[in-house]
Amino acid sequence: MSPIRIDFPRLQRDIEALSAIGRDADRGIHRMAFTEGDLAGRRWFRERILEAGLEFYEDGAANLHGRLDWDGERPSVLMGSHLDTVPAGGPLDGALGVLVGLEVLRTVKEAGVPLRHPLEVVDFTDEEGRFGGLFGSQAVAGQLTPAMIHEARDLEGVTLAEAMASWGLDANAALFARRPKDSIHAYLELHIEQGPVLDRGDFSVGVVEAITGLFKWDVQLRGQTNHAGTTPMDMRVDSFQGLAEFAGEIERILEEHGSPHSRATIGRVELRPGAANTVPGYTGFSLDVRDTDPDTLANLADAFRRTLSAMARRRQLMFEFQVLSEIPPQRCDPGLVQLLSDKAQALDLKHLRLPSGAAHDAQIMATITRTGMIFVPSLEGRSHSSAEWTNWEDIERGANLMLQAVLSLAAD
Ligand code: HGY
Ligand code: MN
Ligand code: MN
Ligand code: MN
Repeated sequence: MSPIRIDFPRLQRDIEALSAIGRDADRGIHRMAFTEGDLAGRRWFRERILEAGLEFYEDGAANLHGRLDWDGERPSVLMGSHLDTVPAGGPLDGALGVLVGLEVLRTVKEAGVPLRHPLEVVDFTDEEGRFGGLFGSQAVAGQLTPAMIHEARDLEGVTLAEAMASWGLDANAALFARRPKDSIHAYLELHIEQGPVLDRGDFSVGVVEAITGLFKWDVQLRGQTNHAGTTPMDMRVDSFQGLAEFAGEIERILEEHGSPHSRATIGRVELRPGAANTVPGYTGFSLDVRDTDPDTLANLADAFRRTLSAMARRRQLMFEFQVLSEIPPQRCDPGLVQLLSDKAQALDLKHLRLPSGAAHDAQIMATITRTGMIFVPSLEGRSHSSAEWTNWEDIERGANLMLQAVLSLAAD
């Protein structure tokens, strides 16, 4: 066990400085991919890399890397996460993992530790899904298709290619950002749990064993726009009533086809024309469904599709849906789970092995290299909100656990 420790006050300053970037009057943080906030956060991160005397590298998917002892020959130990946020997001989701990675590189550099493997930290582009999600890590893993670049649109109808072009970037270059598998020795991601398990159990850190899979749909129901006063209830083709009936079925579907790890969320609804005195002819909504088992996920997709279709037929509604994202569940590398657990033990940290209910770049990186994740507790399990926070002591513990694991892997 190395006696080296991170420079915690420096990490604290970074967390405080970054969380001011993109913060809005609503106290939430707005750094959605390729918005002003995201670009400001990227600029700030690039300055920290250069200030630390690390090598800066940006790939075709606009993933930003800091590198230590990089020679393009030896496979590197890569730490990563994402600086982009959901709208009105919190200060730690993604950002903490990137800043801890940066702090580990600075600490190792200052300690002059001889490395058999170079170290890298990466900020992955559009993890949160302004354009679908996990874009940067999918580029590195060679999973991107031209459709994901030229067809995926945000809520305003802007494509990823257009958003990147507005910042002088050619999205097609992302198709060539694939990393050779043998260029990475291992990938580690530190992330907030975004759930209540560690906080409730008073654990300092979590070691992730499996990461949930998901599918995300954009669904449109089309009925008949009509007058709210003159149209009798039995003569309506009310698209919102279709959504209301469908939403009422979610618990039954999870009960019949899901598992204790299943989750289903309707996070966004749009009614048109959106007037109080008009029966909505159009209802658009998002459906986000998750489970850690691939077969369960497939069964849930089937059940949701059948329920939607039966409801639409009964109500004479037209329905369409587009798959915005489909990410398989992944297990973390057992060897890295053991390494992280052993190091947590050696640091005398109260730790727990657990699954992740959130999706992460780590599950994409697991398709090309050994992958492990460290969780730190989320107070009251809150995330994707300005209430998102983790006690400073647990941030320091998680960061030192990352440092110990990286020192071990870099000496392999
Ligand atoms: O949606 C997720 O699970 C992640 O926060 N992007
Ligand atoms: Mn995240
Ligand atoms: Mn998130
Ligand atoms: Mn992540």
